[in-house]
Amino acid sequence: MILYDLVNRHHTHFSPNSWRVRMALAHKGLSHEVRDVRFGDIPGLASGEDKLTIPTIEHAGRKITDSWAIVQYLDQAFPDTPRLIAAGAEGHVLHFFQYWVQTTVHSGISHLILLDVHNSLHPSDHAYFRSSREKMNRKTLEEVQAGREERVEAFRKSLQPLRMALAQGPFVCGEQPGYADYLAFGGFQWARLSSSFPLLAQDDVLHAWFMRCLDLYDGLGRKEAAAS
Ligand SMILES: N[C@@H](CCC(=O)N[C@@H](CS)C(=O)NCC(=O)O)C(=O)O
Repeated sequence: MILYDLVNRHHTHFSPNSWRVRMALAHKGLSHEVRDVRFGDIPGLASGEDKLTIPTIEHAGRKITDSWAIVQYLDQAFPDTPRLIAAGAEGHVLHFFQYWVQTTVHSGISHLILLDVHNSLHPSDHAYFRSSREKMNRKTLEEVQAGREERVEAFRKSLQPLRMALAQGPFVCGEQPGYADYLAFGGFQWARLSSSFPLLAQDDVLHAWFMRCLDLYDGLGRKEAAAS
């Protein structure tokens, strides 16, 4: 199994969507080899018409892209490992949670650290990242990140559903971590690896949960050095 993953100028694997898959692979105990790519390498990974994004895995001669499709594939291809996405309504609700992570967590984080993410990338990725992200945001990266000290409190408030979930147990999924934890973890790990901006207050229950997630699987998440 090969995992194609993005690296920045410090050779750190920072992609939020890849961290979902990295944690899923660890949860299932599946070994894999990591192939490092930069944004500029992504178009070259595709053979044929299909556009690939990161994460992409290669297994049994097939490339599978999109974190949700990858985890569904892992559940099917390795039925003896713990399942992460249930069939039926439970799986649909988990997918809804992914949409919430994408729209509230990832988008909120990107409005606070996007220029830092750019600055942490390899210089060969700077022009592409700046032009694609400025087009998406209709603002310069500097404008996206401006005034973050005043805006961070609103972001922290938007995370209230996560705090409420964590009132039920140490993980979003209860006593043990599950895919909902990995979905949310990916966003905060992206921020930890790309920016030194303090996203969460030290006394926030989310901070304690994030530390617990970093400890999982022999400190897998912690092995990647935080941005300084
Ligand atoms: N829905 C996809 C999103 C993947 C995605 O957008 N990945 C980013 C990196 S984190 C990417 O490959 N971007 C390519 C680009 O911006 O050109 C997933 O969950 O895997």
